[in-house]
Amino acid sequence: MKTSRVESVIKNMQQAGMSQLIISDPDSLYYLCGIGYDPGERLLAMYLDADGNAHLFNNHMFPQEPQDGLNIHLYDDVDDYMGMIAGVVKPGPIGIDKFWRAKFLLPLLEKAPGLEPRLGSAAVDDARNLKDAEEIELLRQSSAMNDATMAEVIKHLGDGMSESEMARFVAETHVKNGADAAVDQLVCYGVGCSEPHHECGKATVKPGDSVIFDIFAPRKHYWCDMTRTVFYKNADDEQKKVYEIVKAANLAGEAAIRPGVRLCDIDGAARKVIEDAGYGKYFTHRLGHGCGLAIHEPPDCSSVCQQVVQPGMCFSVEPGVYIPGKWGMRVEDLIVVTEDGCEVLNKFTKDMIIVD
Ligand SMILES: [Mn+2]
Repeated sequence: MKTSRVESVIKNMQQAGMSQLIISDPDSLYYLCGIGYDPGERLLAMYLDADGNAHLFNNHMFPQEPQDGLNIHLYDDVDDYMGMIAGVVKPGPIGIDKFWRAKFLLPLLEKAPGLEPRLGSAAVDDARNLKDAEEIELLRQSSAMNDATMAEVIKHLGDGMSESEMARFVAETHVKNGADAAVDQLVCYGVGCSEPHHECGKATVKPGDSVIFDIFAPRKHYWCDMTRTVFYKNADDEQKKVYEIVKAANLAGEAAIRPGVRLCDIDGAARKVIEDAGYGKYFTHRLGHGCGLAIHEPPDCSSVCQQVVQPGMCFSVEPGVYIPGKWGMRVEDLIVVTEDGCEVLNKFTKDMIIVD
């Protein structure tokens, strides 16, 4: 068990008046006790109470090292494993992980009728939101891998690869550079860039295309996420102008980050640059999202999030402009909030690149 992390979760539980909690999100279990797999359809859950008693319920098929402070309950497929959990929980309110399946929760409520389930994820999510030194170092290494991958793949623009083929090449390059797994990537050429969540297809790159590389992968469980927009052979005046606007918005967002500032004001600082330039209606999504053991996790860096930034938060800063039917651009870094500002994890240049 990662003692300091468990203590943070318990502190959050106490503040919320929650005496017991079921945690099932595989990333949260990895965070707390280093169990690094997803059990698929099978039950894998931790019970934690505010006194620090921890029980893990796990199918015996999955390897499980004993851990200090963790009572491990192994079950077979034919065992009454919900009965095992019912024997541990106490009547009254209980926090339930947002990802725990109804097929587990509903039978537990039948077996332990005195339980009063509440959404309980915040106790763990709020702890995960503030990365510790070990996590920040892993996030740095993951983003360094992403920088190296970006440098390699951009050189191959114009080799004849379609969007899908280039996306696969990015994933393979990530694995070569140390990623845990090959992950579907987002590569867009030309008009495909005008859709923020474009599906990679058979298009090949043409002179004058904007090209978006939105690339990401987990390394030692910690994700990176970076976007660069480059141009193939040439860029017209409007593309050049808008690229500088998007880049300036990214820099303004990053410059606004420091402890005590609200996330909505960081979104606002970046958005203002694009709005003042007359392209506000084409910036159609929030500025960023948290990143860590999951690629998208709290916090939400959007115009409606009043949450205040704290040291240790990691999130993306990714303004974009998308002109329907024409092209689009996005510049994205991951940052970690420091005591007096932020550390930008991505070092790959944001200067305009025209690939010959
Ligand atoms: Mn992102």
